[in-house]
Amino acid sequence: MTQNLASTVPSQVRAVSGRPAEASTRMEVWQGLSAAVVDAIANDWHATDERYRAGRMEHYFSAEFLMGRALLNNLTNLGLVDEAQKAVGAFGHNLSDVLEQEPDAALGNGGLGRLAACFLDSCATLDLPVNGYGILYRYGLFKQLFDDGFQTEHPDAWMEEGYPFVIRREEAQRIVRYQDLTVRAVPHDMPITGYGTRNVNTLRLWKAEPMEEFDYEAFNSQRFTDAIVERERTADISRVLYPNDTTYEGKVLRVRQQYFFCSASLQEIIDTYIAHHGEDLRGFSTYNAIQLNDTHPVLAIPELMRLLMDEHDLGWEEAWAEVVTTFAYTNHTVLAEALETWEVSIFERLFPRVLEIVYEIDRRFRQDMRERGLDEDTIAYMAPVQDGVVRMAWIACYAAYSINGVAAIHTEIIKRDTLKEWYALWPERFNNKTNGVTPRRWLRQCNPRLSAVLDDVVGNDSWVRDLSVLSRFTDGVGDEVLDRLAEVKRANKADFAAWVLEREGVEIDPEAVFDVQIKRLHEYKRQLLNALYILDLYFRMKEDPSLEVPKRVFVFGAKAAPGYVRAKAIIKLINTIAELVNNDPVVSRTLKVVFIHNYNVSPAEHIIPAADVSEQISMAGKEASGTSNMKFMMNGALTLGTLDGANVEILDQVGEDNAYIFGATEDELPVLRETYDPRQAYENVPGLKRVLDALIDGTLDDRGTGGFADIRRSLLEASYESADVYYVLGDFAAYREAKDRMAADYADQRAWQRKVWVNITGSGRFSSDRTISDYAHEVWKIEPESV
Ligand code: GFP
Repeated sequence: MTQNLASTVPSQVRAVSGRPAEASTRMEVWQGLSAAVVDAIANDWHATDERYRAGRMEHYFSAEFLMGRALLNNLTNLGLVDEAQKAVGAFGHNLSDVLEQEPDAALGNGGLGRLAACFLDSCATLDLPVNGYGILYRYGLFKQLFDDGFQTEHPDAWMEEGYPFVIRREEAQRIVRYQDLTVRAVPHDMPITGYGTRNVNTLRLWKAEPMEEFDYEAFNSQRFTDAIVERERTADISRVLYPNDTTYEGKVLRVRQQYFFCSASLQEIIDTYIAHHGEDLRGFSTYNAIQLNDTHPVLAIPELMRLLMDEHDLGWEEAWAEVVTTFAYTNHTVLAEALETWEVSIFERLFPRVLEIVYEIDRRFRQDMRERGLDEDTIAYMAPVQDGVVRMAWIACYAAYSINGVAAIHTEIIKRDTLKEWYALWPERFNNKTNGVTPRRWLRQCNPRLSAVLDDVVGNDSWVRDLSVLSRFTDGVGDEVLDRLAEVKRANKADFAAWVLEREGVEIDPEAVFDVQIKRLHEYKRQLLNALYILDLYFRMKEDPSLEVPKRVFVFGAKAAPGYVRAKAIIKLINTIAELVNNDPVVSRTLKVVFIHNYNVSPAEHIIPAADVSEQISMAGKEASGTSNMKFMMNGALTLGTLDGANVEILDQVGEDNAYIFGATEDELPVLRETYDPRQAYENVPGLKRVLDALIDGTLDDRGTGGFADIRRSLLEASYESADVYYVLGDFAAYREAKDRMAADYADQRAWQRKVWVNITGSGRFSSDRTISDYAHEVWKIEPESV
């Protein structure tokens, strides 16, 4: 850092606002302070880029990067928080108010996108030569509002007012050609700072722009619409994340997007290679590894073949030799969406040459498999192209040198089930990389009070770069540390309560148990199970007013995919239950339900430090890993969960006494299913009949949409095999027991805080630094390069 913020910030603010810093708005101060941070890192950023490009690099290809806010994260990493506070304080502003001006960069949907963002933070912190590549979506994930409890979706124009952490690199643009359209891909770079290092890595996001700014002639000859149609068609490519793909045109757009960022990124990587290592591309994979974050970037495989053969003169065998040593593939879910497929006709329309290459991969695959003695049915099942569709996951499995799952149990399931045919052929390609989260954003930055305790216990802040040091302090801390933990949580809960009151208009009591479920709304994640529990508890209290129930606040945060009707009905249900509970004069003294609207990264930073209970209640076998479970653990919330995803490893770490595990396990489920009858559960499990009937007897009003009846039908009345697919009723009794017990245990604060401490100090292996070191050593084969 060459200059200090006190001298640079006022002038940056003035440059933005055109008036004295004192007279500038908070938004202008945010802009100016951010620009001052970019100014402070510019030289190191450039040096890092030059250094990395000369050696071996890993490139992280992802359709999603759920970055959240950047300013505080950068100030934290650079150790500039106090200085920034002083700098803006000098002209009458308050840093936290300024920080609140920043929109979230919501270029992702959920765990997959946030994982990519945590990974970038760890790569920078570990000085690893890794860049991210994705799309600069003009609109991030939709903004969620509630209208009478129903989710409504609104555009999220996150950078319309200017965003200093995205730098346009006009000079590094590439051309991407489709059969029906040629566009410019203009890179926009975000600096990725690390904690306690001068390295600054890069997230490169491509924006689609027309070849010619504007068709003047068309406009002048009164063809106004023609002049803008082409422009808009191009802009569509980077307009939104996950355009609706229920229509054919929607699918075409998705494939166009995927190809767009893959092609532009590969062109750049090849150019960098040539600049440093010459025209002979037969050494490409010596210097480059590419991680495919799920199947969205799998088009990079045939596209790299095309570029190497058509533009750089390699033969098929030579090009393929580079491809199969370059790509690694991460699978994130066992659900159907993990296995993207696209109609051949889409490829035909957009890029016949790429299709030709895909067919050739398919032809060679079939031949290869026949030589290995596979039967025709298996070959047809695994083939890259079959029945008129291209199967992206199979292309990835065939070409990638590494295939990984994201938690131990998930990796076992893909080996045994989802990808078993591939595992049988190439067991050595399969490996597990249990997810992690960055302790910078998810502890140091979002929970300064707990961070101060950890600094004191450890004696320094070394835990921020190496979270595993905390495990040395699990035993042997005295009661004064446990008391401080309780104080920290109380203060965080008070802050959160004030935030909730202002944002959602609901008053909550910091003395209550804060029980939280925040994640995408999906049936397998079973927000419904949680909702049914709350409704049941409400009825239990109404029935027996003398029932002793600990004070509780149930917090939800979740978006439902716009086309996912049942998920939206579940949101309405939770909001309706909230209304019932919060407006009941008696019950509301003990229970409150809050649905945080527009859940995103920055709300999570308010919620997680205040949580006591971490709801991780997916049906066993369905949640690949989960990452909020890790964030909660780090911040001293105890897990209430099934043996699913990374919960299994959390339990492993903390032991049974320090987590609340319930429900059917993944290996029990197939057996249970054979005789499972949700109707019997409905009749016999205490509480169930009452709550399920409340969905249709007028207790809860869905405004005539039929949504609640549909939820009930999905549990009870669907055809026998498809009723209650996610075993909500099957696990209800066990969930109720564990959740009741957990709330009762909370009363013994000393014992509770001891469990909390075991969780916090045991969270080291869930740092994304550990995950990234494993990828770096075992998959990417890269070494730290410090500037
Ligand atoms: C997906 C999986 C999660 C997993 C993340 C990151 O996230 O279990 O932790 O990817 O690997 F489902 P979501 O899209 O569900 O949020």
